[in-house]
Amino acid sequence: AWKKFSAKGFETKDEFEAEAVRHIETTLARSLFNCDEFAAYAGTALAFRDRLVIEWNKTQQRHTFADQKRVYYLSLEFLMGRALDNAMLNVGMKDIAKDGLADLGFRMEDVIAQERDAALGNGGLGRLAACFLDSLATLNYPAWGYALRYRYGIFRQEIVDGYQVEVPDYWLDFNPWEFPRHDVTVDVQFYGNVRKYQDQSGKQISVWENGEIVTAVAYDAPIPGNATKTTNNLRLWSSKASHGEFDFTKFNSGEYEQSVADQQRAETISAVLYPNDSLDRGKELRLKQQYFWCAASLFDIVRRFKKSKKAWKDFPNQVAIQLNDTHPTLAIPELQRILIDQEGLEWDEAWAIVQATFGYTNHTVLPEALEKWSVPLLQHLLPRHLQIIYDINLQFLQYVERNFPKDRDMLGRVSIIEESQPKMVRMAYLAVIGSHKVNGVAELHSDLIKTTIFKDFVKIYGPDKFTNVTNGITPRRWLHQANPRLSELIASKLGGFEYLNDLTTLHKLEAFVDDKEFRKEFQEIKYANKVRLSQYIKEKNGVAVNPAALFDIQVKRMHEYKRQQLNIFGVIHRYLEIKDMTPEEKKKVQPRVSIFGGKAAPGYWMAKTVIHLINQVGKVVNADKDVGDLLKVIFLEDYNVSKAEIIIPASDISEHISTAGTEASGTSNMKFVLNGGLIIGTCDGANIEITREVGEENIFLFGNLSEDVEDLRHAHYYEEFNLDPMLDRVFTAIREGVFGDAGQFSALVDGIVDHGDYYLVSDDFKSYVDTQRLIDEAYKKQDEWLTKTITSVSRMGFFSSDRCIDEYAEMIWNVEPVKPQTNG
Ligand code: 26W
Repeated sequence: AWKKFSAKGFETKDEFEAEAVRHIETTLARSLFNCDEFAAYAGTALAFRDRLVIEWNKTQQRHTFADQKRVYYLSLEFLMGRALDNAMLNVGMKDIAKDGLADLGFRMEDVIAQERDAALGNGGLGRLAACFLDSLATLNYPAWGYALRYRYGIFRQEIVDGYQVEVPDYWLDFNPWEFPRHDVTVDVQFYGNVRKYQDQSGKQISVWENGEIVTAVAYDAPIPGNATKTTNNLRLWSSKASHGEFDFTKFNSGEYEQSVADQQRAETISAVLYPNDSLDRGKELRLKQQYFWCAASLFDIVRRFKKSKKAWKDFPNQVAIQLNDTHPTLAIPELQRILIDQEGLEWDEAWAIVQATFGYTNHTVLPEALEKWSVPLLQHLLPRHLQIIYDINLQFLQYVERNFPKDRDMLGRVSIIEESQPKMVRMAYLAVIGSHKVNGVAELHSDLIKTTIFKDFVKIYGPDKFTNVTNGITPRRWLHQANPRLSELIASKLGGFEYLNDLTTLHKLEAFVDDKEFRKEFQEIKYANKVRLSQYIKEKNGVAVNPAALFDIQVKRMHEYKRQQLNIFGVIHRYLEIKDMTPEEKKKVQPRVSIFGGKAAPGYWMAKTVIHLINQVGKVVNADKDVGDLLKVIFLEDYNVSKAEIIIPASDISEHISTAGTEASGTSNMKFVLNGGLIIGTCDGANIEITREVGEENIFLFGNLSEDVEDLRHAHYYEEFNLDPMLDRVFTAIREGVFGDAGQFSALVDGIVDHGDYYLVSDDFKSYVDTQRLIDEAYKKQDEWLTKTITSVSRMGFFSSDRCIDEYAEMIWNVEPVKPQTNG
């Protein structure tokens, strides 16, 4: 079932070797005498790539021929990680390659590790998009992803003297997975002016002219499905100077430097991924990226549609476009512009098509993350789009006025234009108005958006426009690839690997929860994964940790709302307790390794301070002879997808402890439980649905609920503040300089004590510490713990991104799979 090909290519280890060696010697022009691990990787990747592209081409032909509705997933971020292991899984014949590589003197693991992550994303939103591509292909949906081909992905994080240092991630030196399409280009216009006139029939015509042109060049990457021949496409746009921009007259007249500078300016558009994952900074270059990408993608989609010679009213029957957050919202006025200015449709006819085409997914309610663009900037960069946005707004407000004549404030509240100085365009409102469905990413989050940021829109459009699609993860990468031994153990009980493509069947595993042999193996696998992570920690951090200790892991972007500070304050509290203990008392302590990882946005000073504190605490605690193995504190540098694949399978407990109501969903929470770890978490995001699935007895929930957050914040300002004595003690230690220069951390402490504790760390601290105590006790009862973990794994079937994609397909896109004839 796993073998995708019966036609040409390699079938045996010798054939594989021949193919890999041919690529090393010819494609790379390298001699076998200096074949290192990197060359072995390149040869292997190219050998598998050859087989991928055949099915890729066939799939595209099949989808064109089938003439069904396609899905276009517009996301500024795709956090793909490495591709080789996934390609081998989906092509099949990894074992053959493994034997072949062994012949050549290489270990498969080392070869896989040569590949650089494709890190074209920040965090959850980008990784979700990557999981969605995997599920779309696996479920045979005709779907394309569209994004930018950043020359630099998310920065590499180095920790120097306990501080984060950002290093550029130039990842394109060798990328066998992309195919430049120099013949697929789109000219994108910026700036300029709008000329209006009336044609003979008296119709208003708008012409956007005198702009600057930048050319978008397509780079395609194959996205293979699992256990199917379907291989979809991810199209990344790269910017380059158009022939007009790279001015040959300048070039010839000796203004060589100027012409090169123009060229570089064009290339800057797709140069770098913005490393902010929650703060909208309103930079012009970011807006240029967004429009460049939207315009190129829509031109491409419209070009493909026009080849079918169908009527425009059929457009929404052929095309579904999903907006991954508001970043691609300009696609809405762009499609309207194409339809009315270029294709000559009437406004209403065009607008009906636009609304029927788009769906919008919201990923955050944090006010500072909601995108707004200033009217003057839009006027300057995209004058025609601004006019169209104003027209959309006018029509919308007239509709609201007709339907809610009594609610006078409503118009100001829901207007796309915020009447500030300068005026701002609220992108989320534009996205809601221009789409037929709006969804949140977990139940609580989807409820919250309906009662907070989009409350008025629920009144205006009715509740049915708003829906929930709880996030999911691909079990192929996050179980089978990251944890092959566990995947195999499960397959041995469930009768094969088919469960990876129907994760709901995992529930059958629960029948083995009392099976002695199974339990032993399950436990051994967790231990082996912890040994592997311990070795990694030893190698990278130079700290020896005991793999038998409780591994407590929090890995995610550094952000105040995610509350890594709550975690490290809890660690400090634990440290101070241990310091007070007699040797007898120490014997009863459950040893623990507290592991952190995550990047801070380069300009996010508070998040960087937390990283520094964690490293300082680690320095002190890990060297303290009084503590020994009872507590170790580790910060893992440069958390990314490929490191997550090592870290996640090694957890006993993972932390998902955001202030209630702030984490839209979280997706690593799902990955940790699927890999046999338990959660300490707040009642937030998908934690709530994970609890429903695995049972309350199998998760450690703590803290205040989202409905109480407002009152608690209010109380910090208007009532007397009593700091929890345990947290007070932690702050005292920090102030006394136990972890280095106290001045470094004063803002962190003051934010809680003097400035309203916006994220309610003090309100949840006691509940957090108490729950960590329960965890210590629970972990000592290894047998019960094991039962909890096995039970939880078997109840995680709901969280496959396959379920999630089927829900989008049915509720939002109205698309059907296109099945390849055979899956021999
Ligand atoms: C404008 C700057 C900016 C950039 C990125 C604002 C917001 C974002 C993203 C929406 C941040 C993000 O990654 N959100 C995460 O999306 C995941 C997938 O739905 C959720 O699981 C996380 O809870 C959410 O924080």
